[in-house]
Amino acid sequence: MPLANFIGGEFVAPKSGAYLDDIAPSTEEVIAQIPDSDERDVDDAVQAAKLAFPAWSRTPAAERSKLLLRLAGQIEQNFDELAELESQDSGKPLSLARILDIPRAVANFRFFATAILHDASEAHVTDNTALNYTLRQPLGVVGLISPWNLPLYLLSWKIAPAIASGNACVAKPSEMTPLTANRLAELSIAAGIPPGVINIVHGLGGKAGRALTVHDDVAAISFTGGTVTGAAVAANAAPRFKKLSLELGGKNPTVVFADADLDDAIKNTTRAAFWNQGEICLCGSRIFVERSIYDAFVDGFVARTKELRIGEDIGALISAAHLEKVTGYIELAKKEGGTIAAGGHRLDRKGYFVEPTVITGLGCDCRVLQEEIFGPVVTITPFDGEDEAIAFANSTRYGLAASLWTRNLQRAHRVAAAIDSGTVWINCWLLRDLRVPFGGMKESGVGREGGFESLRFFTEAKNVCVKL
Ligand code: TXE
Repeated sequence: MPLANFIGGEFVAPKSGAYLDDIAPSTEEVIAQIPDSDERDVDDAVQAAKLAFPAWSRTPAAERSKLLLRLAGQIEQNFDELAELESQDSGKPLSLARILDIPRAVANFRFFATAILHDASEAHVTDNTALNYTLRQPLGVVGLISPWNLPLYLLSWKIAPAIASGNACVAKPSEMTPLTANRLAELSIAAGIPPGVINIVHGLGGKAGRALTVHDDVAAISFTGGTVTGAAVAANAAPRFKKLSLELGGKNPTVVFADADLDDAIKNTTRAAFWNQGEICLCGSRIFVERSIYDAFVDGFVARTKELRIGEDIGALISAAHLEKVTGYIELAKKEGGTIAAGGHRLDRKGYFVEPTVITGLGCDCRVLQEEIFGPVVTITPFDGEDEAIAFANSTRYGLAASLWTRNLQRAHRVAAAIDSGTVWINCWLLRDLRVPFGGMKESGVGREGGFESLRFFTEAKNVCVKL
């Protein structure tokens, strides 16, 4: 069955009549066909959103909140099916979709449904002569572009705050993982979200995605994806003065000091390296270990890596092209003088499976330590002293997340402050609180989302000044 676009509450075929194959990464089979939408479909979706916006933006927050909570409930009621779809479509282990992706989609809708009931805006009194107060008004139609690694998780991370704050949206999920987005559209009808508030257009980034970024009636673009694509999105959206939020790639450092709890560090840094087969922008792909514990750490890390079960702990990579890219970096690591301490091969079976791979012996200047691989490939490098650890951590163009492992509290805070990244985890990884600002520095992005930061992004601040 071919999927359809979701526009104005209806499922509609793409104008071109053309479709794209959706391939399951773990079987390499075509499991669905998705609309190959173009600017005409995007324009229809934008017009539907424009039509829905006035009534939706005037709907009281309590009512919007109730509808979002109903959508969260719908996701929960269809939990098993959504987890299956996500796993099949993205290649990730089913167990991971069950503990990470689908619960988080529920949480995103609940979080923003209730956040709008607790939001407040500022007032500034000017020397008893004037009262200024800030109105935060929805933007209108917003464009939401999401990637394939955490499909429903990241789509809902954008849709929930966008519509909670009164906007109507046009979402363009990744062409590689359309299934849960399609199901979300159906569930939004069941939840009673009015037609046109959520519109979903499937298709290629360079066509449907681009059309959204250049559309004159789209006031803002929230994008999560690769840094190169992010630059294209910014280049298209900036001359049209759209608000922009860019969540891009990472090459995140994990820094393990000699005083860390070694067992705990090994257990958690392995997870940070290989969760979702390394296809999370937050994965810790560059590990730096203080020299005095380097050998013990590498031995423990390699042993734990070898215990990971393919299919259960490590899923398939998203596509044949991505598999080529990831294995290409493993070959590059060898050329750059690295040693493969674990893994290193594609599995000899159907599906885009690559062994979790540990590389040692490479310095920070190597391409393997500079470029985002986005797969189950990690490097481990020794360091001497805190200053070197900070220099190594900061030695890339990226600045998304870092994790530090130490029992020395002063050092933990000192190093956290010195690392250029939007998030620093101390003795943990991916411990998320949806209220905190989330985003990247340097080439990892522009802007912050999360909590009230998301609500601010999806609203325009207007100052009203009253003479007293
Ligand atoms: O993602 P893209 P790709 C990184 C990772 C990966 C690389 C490329 O390193 O190897 O990016 O991945 C849409 N205008 N991350 O190519 O292209 C596209 O259809 C508008 C990091 O798969 O960034 C999809 O919906 N939209 C990452 C979305 O952008 C465009 C997650 C993301 O796709 C577009 C994924 C265009 N010109 C990959 N071109 C993270 N930070 O989590 C594409 N798109």
